[in-house]
Amino acid sequence: MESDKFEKYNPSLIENKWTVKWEEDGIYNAKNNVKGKENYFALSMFPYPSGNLHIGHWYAFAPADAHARFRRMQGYNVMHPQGFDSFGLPAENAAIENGINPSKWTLENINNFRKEFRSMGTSYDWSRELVTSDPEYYKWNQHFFLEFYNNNLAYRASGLANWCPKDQTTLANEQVKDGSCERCGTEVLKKELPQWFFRITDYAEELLDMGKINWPEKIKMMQRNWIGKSIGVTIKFDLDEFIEGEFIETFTTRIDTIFGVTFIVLSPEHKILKSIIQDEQRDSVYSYIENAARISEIERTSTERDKTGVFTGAYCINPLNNERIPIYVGDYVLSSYGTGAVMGVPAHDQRDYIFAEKYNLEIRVVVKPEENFNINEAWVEEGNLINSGEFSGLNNNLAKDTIADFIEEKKLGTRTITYHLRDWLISRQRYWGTPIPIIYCEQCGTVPVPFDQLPVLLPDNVEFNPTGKSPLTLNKEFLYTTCPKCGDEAKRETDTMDTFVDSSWYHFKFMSPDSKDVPFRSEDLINWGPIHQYMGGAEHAVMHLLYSRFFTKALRDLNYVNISEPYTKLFNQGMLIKDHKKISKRSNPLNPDPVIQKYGSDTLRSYLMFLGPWDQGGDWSDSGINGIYRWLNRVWAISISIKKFNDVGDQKKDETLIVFSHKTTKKIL
Ligand code: ANZ
Ligand code: ZN
Repeated sequence: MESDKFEKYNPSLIENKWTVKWEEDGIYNAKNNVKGKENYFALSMFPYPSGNLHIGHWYAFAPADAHARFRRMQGYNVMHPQGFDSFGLPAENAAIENGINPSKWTLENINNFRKEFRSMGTSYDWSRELVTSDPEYYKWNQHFFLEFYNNNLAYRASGLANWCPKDQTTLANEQVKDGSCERCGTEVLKKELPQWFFRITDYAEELLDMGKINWPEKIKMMQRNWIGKSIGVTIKFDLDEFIEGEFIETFTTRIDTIFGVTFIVLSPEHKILKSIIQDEQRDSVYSYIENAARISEIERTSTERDKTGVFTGAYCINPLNNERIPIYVGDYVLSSYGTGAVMGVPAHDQRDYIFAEKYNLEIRVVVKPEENFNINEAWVEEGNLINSGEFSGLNNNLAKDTIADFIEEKKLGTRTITYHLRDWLISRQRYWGTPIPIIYCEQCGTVPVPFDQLPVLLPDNVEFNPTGKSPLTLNKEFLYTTCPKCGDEAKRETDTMDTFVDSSWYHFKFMSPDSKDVPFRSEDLINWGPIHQYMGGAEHAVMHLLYSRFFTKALRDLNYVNISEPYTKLFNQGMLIKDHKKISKRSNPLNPDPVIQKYGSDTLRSYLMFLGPWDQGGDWSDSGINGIYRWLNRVWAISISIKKFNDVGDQKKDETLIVFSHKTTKKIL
């Protein structure tokens, strides 16, 4: 008999029944408008489909789903969609290792994920599902790329890429392990190669304005630091021995210390370097430059690392006191920041202090905090200027403006705002990504693929085994095409896009899943945007979350969307710990499958939510989950006994219960 079957709490029976029914009835498919209900868009960061849903996925997705359900119960018209961020490196590596086509590998994983999401009991609107490796999706990446290109937001320039000299190929940062090629173990070099960039720096100032978003303070702080706004002065130093048209500019946030400059350091990549080296120093400078190319930017700027450099033999002149200053090359100076050159003030900058001690350079105090001041490390706090000509005696902070005025008046330099944020390098010399829709023609140069020829399809038949070239260059059918302008034979761009492009605007596509001729319909955006609650890991603080904000602003300026921020509210789940260690797929795994088999999804979901505040994570314990299971058994037993009771038909008891349950619900809401 049906009722006997349900007498005892039997999770798999109940859960299977209901997940099938929800789907058949489509009850979680969000309608654009429901009379009398406010729309609410709850979004979880979509997953990369690799292998199986592990416990970390559960901790990200199940409580987020509970939030969506909670909002529904509060009376909102909720959209809670899901999709797959399916381009990327692991698929390509699987292709190399096991000879499986990346698209096959990816689709199998997606099927697996879909099944597992169902067993998790999520209330996703599957009618809006998107898969970023689907041409119907990535053609819009190409569309936006072209819009960016036409509006000077996408450009091609030389950039430093990781280069494996053995495989003769560029590598993504993820493929460089401890400075060596992941595939062959050869030491990785830096190589200048033409690359595509998005002009995110155009939006640096606007991205700093986070007044309209309700995000964790920590993430906002990380974005602010990442953008890294610095206010300072760019000052010009003439060379001691005149070379036509050549001089050195440095960017400093401490123009008050200009009289304390005792050396200049150029980055090893600085343009002027090769023309100023003196014969005697030539060999040592060249070998220093070569070595520096092997070291990553992160290492170069690490505070723990020794500050090294070599003298170039050349000098320049301090424009404020006409002193002759030696020019060094040093790898703690980055070519990508400011002007790629630093005025060395050892008395007031710790890096410069270490450098000066090492190479026996003068350490001249120009900011003095007190009468009997003795220097034994850089003094970086306030004080009064000394040894600073007409500015001596001023408080150093006040002197910043006075000296900047003087410098601008005499045309020795200019006030400058600099950002640490770099333009976004989006080209990857990889296969499994969106082809960049550009054609190179000998006559016409760089020609964008016309909009009506999109998508540029990613071909299926490619050679994956490392041959020294990016896979698409080996596919002749893909590579050779005709120029859209003159009709002559031309070549396609073979780089693909960084997969962070795909995830920068997917939230908009959920709002308008079936629009075919335009990326999204404006009425859908007005209906649903911006996302009310975004949920996911804090590890995306400065990549995905910044790129998404940039994309939204760029699409606003191109009239595709009517909002400036994609995610009104952001919530970062905490970390799950087991035996005092982070649970991770590799080092401390925890497979959810046996747990679900034994206890069911509801127990696991409830357990994860009772672990502690969601943003603080918690400690996994096997006995804890048992407790939740017993609790759900009791809930079940009570509901069965009530049902029996009611079947007998005591009208009065029944009403008492309804009143009681309504009161309880009211308290919770
Ligand atoms: C002289 C000076 C004196 C500096 C002093 C600091 C203290 P933020 O705040 O990060 O903008 N700098 C400039 N360009 C650089 C580059 N390409 N690579 C490495 N360092 C660079 O830092 C600005 C300061 O970082 C600048 O101000 C410069 O050193 C250094 F007592 O100039 B300062
Ligand atoms: Zn042409």
